[in-house]
Amino acid sequence: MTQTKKPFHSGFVTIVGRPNVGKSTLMNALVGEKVAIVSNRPQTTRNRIMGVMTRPDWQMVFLDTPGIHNPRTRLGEYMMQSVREAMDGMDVILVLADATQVGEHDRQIIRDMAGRKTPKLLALNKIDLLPKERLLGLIAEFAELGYDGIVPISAKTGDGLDVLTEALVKGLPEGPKYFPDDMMTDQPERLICAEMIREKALLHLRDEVPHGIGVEMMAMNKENDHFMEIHATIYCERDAHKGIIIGKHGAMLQLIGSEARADIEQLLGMHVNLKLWVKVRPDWRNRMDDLRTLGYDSK
Ligand SMILES: Nc1nc2c(ncn2[C@@H]2O[C@H](COP(=O)(O)OP(=O)(O)OP(=O)(O)O)[C@@H](O)[C@H]2O)c(=O)[nH]1
Ligand SMILES: [Mg+2]
Repeated sequence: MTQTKKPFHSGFVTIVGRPNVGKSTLMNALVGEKVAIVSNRPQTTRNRIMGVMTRPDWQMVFLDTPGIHNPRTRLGEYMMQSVREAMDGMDVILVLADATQVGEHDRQIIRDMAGRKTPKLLALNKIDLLPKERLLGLIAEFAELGYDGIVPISAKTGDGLDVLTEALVKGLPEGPKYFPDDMMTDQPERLICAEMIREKALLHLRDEVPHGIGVEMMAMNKENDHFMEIHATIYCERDAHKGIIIGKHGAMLQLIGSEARADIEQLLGMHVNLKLWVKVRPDWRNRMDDLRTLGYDSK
């Protein structure tokens, strides 16, 4: 007796929404590994970041994107271009909103995306912080827009992610396995390490300092199988910011460095000596050469 093999399904899912709604947290939760950095500062994600979720019958390739905003710098323009490019030829668009604070800009994005022909889902995130009645009101508000599903979730607690995954899988066409089972992201290690340093800086710095931070990996020298020496430079935009990043007697830089080192050691599976420098690059977010150095250029 011949058994017909179940066809494999696969496709690309772009996650879009305002800054800080939880796009990167959601992608990490679905992929099951931290492939994108997360922070409570808006505009944390600056590039399109790929995360792959593979099961026996299907594979979903997520593209996490920078939060949609009106750019005021060349970096911001690059970020918005990354969002546009990540929407090209998608199989499914996943629009994400923070259910605790749906504002006019969210509504505009939700309406704009509703007009696209691509299959689309709307996920209302952060329901761990929201009373049920308000959630029902939101679902009713967007019910008529033509989404293929509206799914309440908490990327943080995992609530609703199984329902969301099921709905996403329904939108996948038959297709090949694009990436091997154990591949979670296409980012090179040096980029992930730079992002981990930036994440710790975002975590500990305040006000306008985080927005002006960029991290350049200068060197990753593997001394042997168990030890790597890493040199990285943190860019900032002003002398005053440099002082804040270094901190009193170097305390802030040490804190950022030791937390980043712990994450990097886990990622690389070896001991790391992380050396950080801080450099002032006035207005680097508007300078093409600096943007290119930090990897924020159109390929
Ligand atoms: N309570 C709660 N917090 C969440 C949830 N999902 C994300 N967050 C928090 O929201 C903040 C922003 O999360 P990110 O994943 O960085 O958001 P993002 O949409 O990727 O932001 P950008 O990259 O700036 O566009 C972080 O502090 C997360 O911990 C959730 O389901 N519940
Ligand atoms: Mg993000």
